[in-house]
Amino acid sequence: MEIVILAVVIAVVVVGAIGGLVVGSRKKKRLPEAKAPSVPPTITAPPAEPHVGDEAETPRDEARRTIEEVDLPVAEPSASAPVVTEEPPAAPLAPEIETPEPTAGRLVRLRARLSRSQNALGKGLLTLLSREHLDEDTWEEIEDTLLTADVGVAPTQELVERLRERVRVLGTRTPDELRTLLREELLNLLGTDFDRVVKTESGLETPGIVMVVGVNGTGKTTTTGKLARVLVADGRSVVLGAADTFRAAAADQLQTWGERVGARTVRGPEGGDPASIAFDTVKEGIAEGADVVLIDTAGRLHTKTGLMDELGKVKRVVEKHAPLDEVLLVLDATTGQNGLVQARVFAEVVDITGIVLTKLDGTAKGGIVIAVQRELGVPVKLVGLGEGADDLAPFEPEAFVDALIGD
Ligand SMILES: Nc1nc2c(ncn2[C@@H]2O[C@H](COP(=O)(O)OP(=O)(O)OP(=O)(O)O)[C@@H](O)[C@H]2O)c(=O)[nH]1
Ligand SMILES: [Mg+2]
Repeated sequence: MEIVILAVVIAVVVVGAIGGLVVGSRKKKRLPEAKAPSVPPTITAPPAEPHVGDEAETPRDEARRTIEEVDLPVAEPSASAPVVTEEPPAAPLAPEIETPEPTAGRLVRLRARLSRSQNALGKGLLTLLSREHLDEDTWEEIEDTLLTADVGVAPTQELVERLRERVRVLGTRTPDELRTLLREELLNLLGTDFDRVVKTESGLETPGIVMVVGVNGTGKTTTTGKLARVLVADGRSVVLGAADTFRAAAADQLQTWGERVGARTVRGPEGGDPASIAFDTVKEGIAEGADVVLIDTAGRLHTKTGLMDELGKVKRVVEKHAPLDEVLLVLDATTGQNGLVQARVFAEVVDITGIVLTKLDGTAKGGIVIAVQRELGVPVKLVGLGEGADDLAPFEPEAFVDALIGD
């Protein structure tokens, strides 16, 4: 009988302990109380132990939650509070600012592209000059090679004249001597004493002002964008002016270039007055103390007098603020001699101060460099050697000639 009583007491204690554990799991501080003694003492009235009847209370909290889970609702916003989505603010909206490549030595770096298309000229000339007998036919071939490469008639005749004279004086000639001779004469034609620096400093309180002009599709906007990158890389602040109001896409294109390097673009309504956009750009550039203002203009055929007059007006309106420091004419090297006609007309209307020859990566007609400088008396300052953002290089005659004829 005593054994039965003891068994009942043990059963009560064990059940009570389980009940205590369940309650204790809700409120940890009660856990120690749930410890069941291994050997029950004489139990007459267990003070803190749950009684059998207590079992009924246990299922009240059927969802058995941990203390951490219980804490959660406290942190939750009240039902009336607005739901806040917890996305990181603005991170995807801020455009990534790129760091353009340095400009120093770019032409050398891009040289492979130049020689890929150009050395037909240089290598061709060297091969012809190396012939044992430089007869009239050979000289004519040399002339043809130069003309095919768009060097132009007058510069070609001049070059051939000088080469004939020097080869005659030289007598026997080694390949090295010929290379040196050709290098010197090509450099002579390109001119080594032009100032080819793109002028972006006004020397006044106002920003340097550069305007980019040319016929359709030559690469004006691309060049403006690439130039902005170069300037920003040099630590200058740039404001872009989208004075091409023919298409909204033109302003978008320029703005995209600007955003990549953190330069702001001033733009107006599609079909608006380009002169007033240009005016506003300079005004804003001055107001915010920018270092350089770059104005991209719409492509226009040199034969359309109305459009050429408009370009003249853009320039005059800008000059109400300050003189232009640089007017860059962008010519597509692949259009060859037609570029010269364009250059002449543009120069009359807006006083070109520098030439940008684009797409030199896609033509063997690099001789246009020589021809166009001759035509305008204005130096080629930049060359475009691809569609990439950093494929714009300062024009360096030595590096150019070396690329033509190889080292
Ligand atoms: N391969 C090559 N492509 C170039 C070069 N410069 C520009 N382009 C490409 O020529 C095309 C026309 O360039 P844009 O800069 O839009 O020419 P744009 O003069 O502003 O054209 P419009 O504003 O329509 O007159 C684009 O596809 C350019 O990527 C270059 O140096 N090499
Ligand atoms: Mg454009």
